[in-house]
Amino acid sequence: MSGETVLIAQSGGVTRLTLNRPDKLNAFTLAVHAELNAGLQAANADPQCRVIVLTGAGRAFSAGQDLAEVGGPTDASTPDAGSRLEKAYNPLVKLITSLEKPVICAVNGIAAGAAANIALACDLVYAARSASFLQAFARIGLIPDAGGTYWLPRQIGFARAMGVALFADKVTARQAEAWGMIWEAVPDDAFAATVRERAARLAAGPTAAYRLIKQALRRSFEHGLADQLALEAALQGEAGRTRDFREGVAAFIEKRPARYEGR
Ligand code: LHQ
Repeated sequence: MSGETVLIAQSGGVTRLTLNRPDKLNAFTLAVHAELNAGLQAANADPQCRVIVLTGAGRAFSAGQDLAEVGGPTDASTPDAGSRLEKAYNPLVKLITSLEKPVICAVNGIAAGAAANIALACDLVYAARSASFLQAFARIGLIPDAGGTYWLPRQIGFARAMGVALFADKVTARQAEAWGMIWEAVPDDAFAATVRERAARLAAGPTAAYRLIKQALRRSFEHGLADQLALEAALQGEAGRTRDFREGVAAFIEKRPARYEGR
C-alpha cells in the first residue's frame, strides 16, 4: 500500500503514515498530497485501523510546501499560491479533521510552514524535545496557511499567535507544550516508544466513543452553549447504544479490565 513519498504500515490496530522525502525534509509536493490523501482515506475506511499515526522519516517532520515545486511569483508557469491551498492543503486539513479515528501526529523533528499547521489539525500532537514548530511563512513573504490562522489563536491565544506569525521564529517542543499548542513534548530517547505505547493504548480503547468525542470537541468551535449541550445529548445517546459502553460498565462492576471492540 505504501507509495514512494508516503510509507504506510499497519500493526495492532494502528496505521502509521510516514512522510518519506527525508533528503528534502519531507517537503510537500503534489505527489505527497495525493499519497497522503489516499492513505488517510483508506485508513479511515479500514475496519482493522483504530488509530492513525502521522510522522516523518529522517530528521524532520516536514519543511512544508516544497518551494522548488511552486517557484516564485514571477514564474507564470507555476500555480498561484491560493489555488495550491484550495486544491491541496485545504482538502487535506478538512480530511484530517473529519477522520473518524484518533489521529496522532508524531513530530519527530522540525515542522515548518504548512506542515506545522497540518500537525495542529491532528487530534494529539507528540513532539520529540529536539523538534520545533516554525511558522516560516513571513520569512518568505507569505501568511500562515493550512489552518494556522484558525488553530493558533484558539490554541495559544491571540498575542502568541501574532508573535509567532510575525517573527517566524522557531517554537521549541517544550514551549509548544507549555503554551497548549501540543499535547506532549517527549525526551528524544523515549519518543518512538512513547508514541507506540500511546497509539496502542488508544487502539485498545472504545474507539466508537473516540469518534463521538472528536465530533463533540471539534464542533464546539461553531456552537454556543445550548447547541453544544444538544449535540452532547445526541452523541451521548449514540455512545450509550454501543457494545463498548455495555462492556465498560460490566467490566467496572466485575472489577476487571474492559475488552473494547470499537463498536
Ligand atoms: C526544502 C525545503 C522546502 C524544498 C528544506 N522545499 N526543499 C502553500 C501554498 C503555496 C505556496 C507556498 O507555500 C505554501 C505553504 C508553505 O508551507 S510555505 C512555507 C514553506 N516552507 C518553508 O519556508 C521552510 C523552508 N525550509 C527551511 O526554512 C529550513 O530548511 C528549515 C528551517 C526547515 C530546516 O533548516 P536546516 O535544518 O538548516 O535544513 P536545510 O535548510 O539545509 O534543508 C535540508 C535540505 O532540504 C536542503 O536541500 P539540499 O539539497 O540543499 O540539501 C533544503 O533545500 C531542503 N528543503 N525545506 N520547503
